[in-house]
Amino acid sequence: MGGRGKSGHLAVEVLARAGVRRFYTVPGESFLEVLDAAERRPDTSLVSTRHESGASFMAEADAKITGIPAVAMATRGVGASNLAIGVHTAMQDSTPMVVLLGQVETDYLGREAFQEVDLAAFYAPITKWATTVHRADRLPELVARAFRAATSGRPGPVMLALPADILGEEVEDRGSRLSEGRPRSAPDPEDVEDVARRLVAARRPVVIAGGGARHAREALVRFAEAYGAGVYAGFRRQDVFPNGHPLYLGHLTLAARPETLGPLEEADLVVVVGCRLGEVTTQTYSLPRGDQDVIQVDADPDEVGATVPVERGIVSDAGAALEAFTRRAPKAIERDWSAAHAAYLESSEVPAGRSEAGIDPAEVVGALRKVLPEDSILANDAGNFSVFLHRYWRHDHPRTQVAAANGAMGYGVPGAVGAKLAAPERNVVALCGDGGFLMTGQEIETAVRYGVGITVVVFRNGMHGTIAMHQARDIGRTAGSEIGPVDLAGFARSLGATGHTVTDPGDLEGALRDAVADEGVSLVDVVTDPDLISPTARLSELAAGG
Ligand SMILES: Cc1ncc(C[n+]2csc(CCOP(=O)(O)OP(=O)(O)O)c2C)c(N)n1
Repeated sequence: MGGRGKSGHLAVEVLARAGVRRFYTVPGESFLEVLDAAERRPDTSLVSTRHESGASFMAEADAKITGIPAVAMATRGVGASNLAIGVHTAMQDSTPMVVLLGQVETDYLGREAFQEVDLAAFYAPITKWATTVHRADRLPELVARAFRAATSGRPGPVMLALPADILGEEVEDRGSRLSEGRPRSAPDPEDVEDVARRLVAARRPVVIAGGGARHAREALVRFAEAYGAGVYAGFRRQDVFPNGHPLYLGHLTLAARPETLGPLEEADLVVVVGCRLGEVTTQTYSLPRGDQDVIQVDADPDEVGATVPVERGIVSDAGAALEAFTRRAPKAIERDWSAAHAAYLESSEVPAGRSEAGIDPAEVVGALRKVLPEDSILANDAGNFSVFLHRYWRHDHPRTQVAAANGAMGYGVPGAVGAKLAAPERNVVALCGDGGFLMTGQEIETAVRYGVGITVVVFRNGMHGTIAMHQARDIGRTAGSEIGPVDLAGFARSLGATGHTVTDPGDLEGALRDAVADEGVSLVDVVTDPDLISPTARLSELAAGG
């Protein structure tokens, strides 16, 4: 702590001291000192991406794996606009992120100067805190505060706008010790007593676990076993609990199967842990129902009871609460969830290919299950192909799912790059539809340039499948959902990766095996049957009113 230097350098130093390792950006002339320091320091890396959306998605995915914020940076109004999608992802996914935006010089603020926009106002709804730093000598202190805000309570993104002229000013670091030490909240003994009593008395208690429980996965397993409670994973939080565990009940995803929802509907007690009960997880705010007893544990008091009335709300770190509840359990309570777990296992069994005309997306996931190590990280984009992935891939290892709960297209490739930089020892695969891939697939160039060896699998059905499905079902015809027949393997090769196109199901496993074995960046473009729009529906039948 302490020291003197250019404020832009000190900002990076404060973050590095707090544990930040990677700064993702498209460079701009408004934050030169920050770029310089992030690249120059031995303990931080500057990752320069092709598009700011790639930078923010990478930073988001990186922090999903490490739990430590990464920095996403961009220049003034133009860069901030492109960066925003990944910041919104961090907001909805409760992922810590520090956003640094270059801003026009303090002398010109408020004149609609070149590329100027009121960045604090622009970013306010998609961050926990957004402000403009007006004085160089306050920058270290405000960076420390930003880091703390991003990582405390319900984590999320924070944004500091940095007028270009303050970054080169020599200042004293006087306030950055604010970043040291983080309070960990815990339940009070009365709450623990009450929760234990309710869990013992309940007939069919279930747990809904969200991203806030990811760091407490083992404590969650012990808690569920102690009380014989079944466990659901919140939307795109499938790695929060081992899917092969006999107490696992399934994934609260888009259009979850009725069989999956049965135990939740019948539960007389629902324990919600580190989950904000968003629209998808709650099946459009229908579950848990108002007449079900709900206990909600969350690090943030504002989340407790926000979307569902709760019997008991507990403001606590998930791990601290789960450990306290488990210590208070009288003896291991056995409740039989075998039928529900068997139904989950059966539903995630990959079926025989349904297509005579091409490749069934389910077969792609089946082949990946054969060729990938179980602890591989899967980074997925948005689109109907992901329904197959979520259904047929089993997450039995911690931190194996990197998926945007805000459903942002374009997340897959940059998500995989950020995850691989955070966990270089793991296999990392990006899974995309052709629509999502064509939004950010150029980040393959970033991966190649930095030697980040990821595998990219594209489910190419020649359309925005999700939208075509909604249109066929609701309107009876499609509009604007076509995608041209792009040579994606050739595109990947032009960016320095290897690329391979698969049209025959018999070639799938071999092509994926080769791609995964490739130490560099490799892409497998799988031409899928566009009619197989979901694991249970055909597009032609939906359009015909089926
Ligand atoms: C950034 C963004 N724009 C638009 C959408 C709306 N949207 C959701 S899924 C989808 C289509 C995805 O198409 P593709 O990536 O080809 O996957 P598919 O559904 O065909 O499997 C669209 C346009 C979105 N979720 N995100």
